Amino acid sequence: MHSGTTLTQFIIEEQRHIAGATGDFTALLNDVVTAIKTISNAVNKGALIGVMGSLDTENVQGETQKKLDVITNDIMIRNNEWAGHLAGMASEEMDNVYSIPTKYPLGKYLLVFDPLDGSSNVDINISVGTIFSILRAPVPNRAAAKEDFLQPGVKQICAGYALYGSSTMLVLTTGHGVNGFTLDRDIGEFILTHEDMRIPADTKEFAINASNQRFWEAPVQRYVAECLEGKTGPRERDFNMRWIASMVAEVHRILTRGGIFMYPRDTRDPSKAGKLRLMYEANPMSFIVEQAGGKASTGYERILDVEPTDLHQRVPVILGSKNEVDVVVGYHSAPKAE
Ligand code: FBP
Repeated sequence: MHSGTTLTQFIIEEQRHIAGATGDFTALLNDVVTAIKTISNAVNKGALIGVMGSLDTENVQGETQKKLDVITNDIMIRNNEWAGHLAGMASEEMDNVYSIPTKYPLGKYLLVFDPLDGSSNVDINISVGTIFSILRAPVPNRAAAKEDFLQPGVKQICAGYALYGSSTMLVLTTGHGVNGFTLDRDIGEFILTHEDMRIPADTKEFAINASNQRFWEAPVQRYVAECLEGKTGPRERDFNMRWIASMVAEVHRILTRGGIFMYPRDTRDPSKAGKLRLMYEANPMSFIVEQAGGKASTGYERILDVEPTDLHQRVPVILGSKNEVDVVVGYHSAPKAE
């Protein structure tokens, strides 16, 4: 049975313990949550409101945009631009920083988001999500420039994701652990249902897109090969594999029962350090994973310590159960086989 505690109540009570809290952050989060509820409705209604399918436009990543990519991006913008909490926004679906229209006041926070994660799954009714991260604006109440966003993940003050699955959930951290809330559509409120989520340190479940195997680097080749050898191999236990192609769903599974998720660097395009984006995929998910007792690495360094150089930069991602991440990271620093 759930606590009946609403997300709004939970955040207000949490903020009471923060010296100097003004209520601004709570109000900003409330606007983000309103956007997420609106997106949940659109995703849930799908073909009923004609939002399935692709557009013939491409985003800055060079990906064909889904109708819902653009619609969800707009919903995030419209719900967060007016209230005076933000100095700027940045999104997977927009080339440049979104400047707050001059008719609205400027605030002290920056909002970075992936409005529809896993969008390749939206037309086939598999779980998708929204990922967001909140940073402080280096200069409050001044229109933010791109450089203002380029802060390492350790600077995040809040990170969260919404999962539009069999139920709509919101999982977030403000640096005091990780909590999950389920949307009660009857009252239109997120209710605390998953308190203090913790990732088990060990796991027998790995997630990677195996179709890219021939492009992986040696440490990941070795790790996955050993998992596949199972009991007969050096790991002396069998592993199971999962791949949903929605990072939000993979991370939620890991927060719920453990596991390791990898989208490593590969040799397909040497100019790209990976597929997933640092600012609005890797950083928010790494903050959540670490706050739940897990680990998140590029294979070579802690993701939250990566110094961003661009809004849309990509990084290798290896995250989840800490002892398993340690194994993969260990293989990256092991001397190369002759
Ligand atoms: P977007 O859908 O936001 O572009 O996110 C990227 C993503 O879909 C992740 O959610 C997922 O983990 C990965 O790409 C799937 O990649 P692939 O299609 O190579 O399996």
